[in-house]
Parts: sequence; C-alpha cells; structure tokens
Amino acid sequence: MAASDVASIALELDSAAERDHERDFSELAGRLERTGCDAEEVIAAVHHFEVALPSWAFATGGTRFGRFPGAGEPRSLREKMEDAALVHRLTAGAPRLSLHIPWDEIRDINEVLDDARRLGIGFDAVNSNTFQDQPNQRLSYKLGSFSNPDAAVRRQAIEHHLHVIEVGKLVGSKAISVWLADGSDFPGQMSLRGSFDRVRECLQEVYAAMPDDWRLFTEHKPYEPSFYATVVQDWGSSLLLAQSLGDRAQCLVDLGHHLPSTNIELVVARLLGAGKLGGFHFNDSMYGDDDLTAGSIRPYALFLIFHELVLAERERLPGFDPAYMIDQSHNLKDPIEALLQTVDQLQQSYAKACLVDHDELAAHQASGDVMMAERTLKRAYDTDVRPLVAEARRRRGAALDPVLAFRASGYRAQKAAERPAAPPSAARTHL
Ligand code: LRH
Ligand code: MN
Repeated sequence: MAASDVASIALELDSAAERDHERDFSELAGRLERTGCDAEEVIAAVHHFEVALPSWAFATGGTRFGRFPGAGEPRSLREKMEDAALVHRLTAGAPRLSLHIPWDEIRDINEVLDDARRLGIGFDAVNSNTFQDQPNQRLSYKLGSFSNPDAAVRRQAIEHHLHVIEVGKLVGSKAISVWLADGSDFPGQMSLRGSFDRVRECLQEVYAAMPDDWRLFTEHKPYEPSFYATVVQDWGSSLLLAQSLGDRAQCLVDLGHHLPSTNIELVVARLLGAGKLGGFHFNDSMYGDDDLTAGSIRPYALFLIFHELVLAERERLPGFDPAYMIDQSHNLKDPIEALLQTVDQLQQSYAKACLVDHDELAAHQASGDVMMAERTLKRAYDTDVRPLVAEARRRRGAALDPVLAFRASGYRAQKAAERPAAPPSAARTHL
C-alpha cells in the first residue's frame, strides 16, 4: 500500500451500526435539549478539538525489563506519518505529528513535505533530546545537559536545541518542547540552585534563537531517570523558568509527571491563572510515569482537567492557546489502536466538559451548595457522549468507532506484509 492509500481506506459502513448510531444520537440530542444543552454546539466544539500525535508512540514501547514488538511497525518517519494519517482519517481529530529529534532526524526535507501534503498531516511542537547520548556524540549527558557543571557540555546541549529549532522551521512547527532529564541520584551530587540557574541561562539562549512566532514549552517531571532531585521537578520550577524566559515560554503538563494523589486539574488552573499553560502531554498512570492510554485509569480526573480548559475557553482567558499532544508508551496494545482509543477518549472528555451547565454551577458555588455544585459537574461527566462524538466524526467522514474501523480495514496485516521487522541493530526511533 503506497503512502497515499491511507486516505482511500474505505470505512466499512455497516448499516446496522449506522442505524443504531442514528437512533442513539437523536435520543441523546433530545435528552440534551431537555436539559438546555445544544448537541450541535458540542459537535462544533469537538470539530475544533485537535490533538498532536507523538511520532515515538507508533512502535511498541517497552520498559527496562523488556519490549514485545508487534508486526508492521514503522521503521521510518514516512511510515510513522502513514500511521498518523490513518489515525487522523479515522478520528478527524489528530491532524499533526509531534517529532522527536534525533529519533526523527530528516534526511530529505522535500520528501517529508511531499509525504505530509499527500497524507494530509502537519507537524506540531518539536521535542529535543538530551536525555540520551547519541552515537558519535562528543560529550556525554551522563551528569546533565543544561545543568551540567561543564560549560562545554552545556554548549553542546544548546547547539542541539538550535538544531531542533532548524528542523522545526523546515517542517512548519511553531514550538519547541523541552524536557530535561537533568538531576541527581544522591544528596550532595548537584548544587540544587546552581543547576537550576545553569538551566535558566541555557534556555535563555534557546529562547532568543526561536523565531518570533514560536513558543518554548518547559516540561516538569518529579523523578526518573534521576532518583534524588530533578532540576525541573514540579510545576513551580517550570513556572519560574517560563516566567524568567519571557512571554513565549510556557509550561507543558505531562499528566504522568505528578506524584501520586497530586491534584493535576489544580496545577492546570494555577498555570491558566498565570497565563503560562502552554500545553499537554496526555496519558494516564496508576503509580509513576506509566504512559498508559489517557482516561484508562482516572477518566474523571481527565474530565476535571478539560472542565478547567473549557472554563478558560468560555472566559476567553488572555493567551489561552494550549497545545494538545499525546505522550504515551504502548507496551501491550497495538500502537495505532491505542492512539485511536486515546483520541476518542479525549474527544469524549472534552465533549462532557462542554456539557457542564456553567451558570448553574457558578450559582451553586456562590450559594455554597456543595452537593448541588458537585451534582452539576457529575451530571455532565455521567452523560454518555459516545453517540455525539461519533456523530461529530461521521460528519467529517471519519469513523463512528475508530478502533473497530481500524480492525475492519486490515491495515495492520497489510503493514505486517509490507514492513518486515526492523533488525535489532536498527537506530532507535523511540523510547
Ligand atoms: C519524559 C517524556 C518527555 C519526552 C519523552 C518521550 O518522560 O514525557 O515528554 O521527551 O517522555
Ligand atoms: Mn512527556
């Protein structure tokens, strides 16, 4: 199947499913109308919701204990773009790919731009990588990159980020996303303030090198690979950095980068209030940075995050333009199925948040009616919006049920035939 065939994947229109859908959707639209909600308004909102796909999540992910690759996995940027185009084809909600450099180093930019045009996908934020040493890299990042006491290592890391910006400019990105593994494993190993000052200094140079219409996202993470102190450990550290760099520096919230029982929607509300919410890496987790599929463990928490986003959107909060991106590691599920499930989950969580009766909620909050305030929120969350997001997709020529449509398409089997497994020696293109 040549690259351009993704678009021609015929969605097996199963008339019974169509009929069930029409009945379910008109029932839901009727019920929503009774509670003063306009289904058409929510469909329009879902049509505007777009999330970027991580180029590194189309191959099976793994842990330090092992990786169990599946058949037909992408071996090149072109094949990742093909798979990304299919996810967009079936969901109508994922038109862009987020690249990771050097995993997606570009050899022939014209070929990449041709493929992007043919496949109908674009590019979102580009991600830097100073958490691994690349083959024939001069200096090691073992003791950090921007926080490294050795100025030559810091310089090398800055040069890498300037290169990432150049790649991003070639593919039309408008942001660089910076996650630093920098930190220490033992007390005394690293100056806690000195390391942070060095990171800020280096980021100032990267910030200054960005085109004027770009943003820089700083991504915090509490631990791993550092197990005593991480330089950009929490949202506070990320916010301090973004505030010191300038208006076009904002904080990226990876949902898995919070210690257990952290109230992430509160972190989102704080960053929104500071005008510094740059974007998200959506995923879910039970314990640590598990990178599980979004909404698979704590769907209510995901809904509460979207509730904060819809509030900000309704209030037309100045500078509100979050970059929605997925960052997951698919160790067991078929990577494409997991991404289809994730986009559907995000469309559902957003649609539920759009159903909140905000005036009623505000009234209960003002009157201190705790019970009715919570019930107002839960009423939206408890609404089964699947017929509504399915209808939103159907109107855009996408699938009622993307995962079932993918299985019916036989795409994975076709790719398994086309893409013999990459030899173990092949260069790393993902975690
Ligand atoms: C770090 C992280 C970061 C990416 C990487 C793939 O845990 O979330 O966003 O660079 O995963
Ligand atoms: Mn991330």
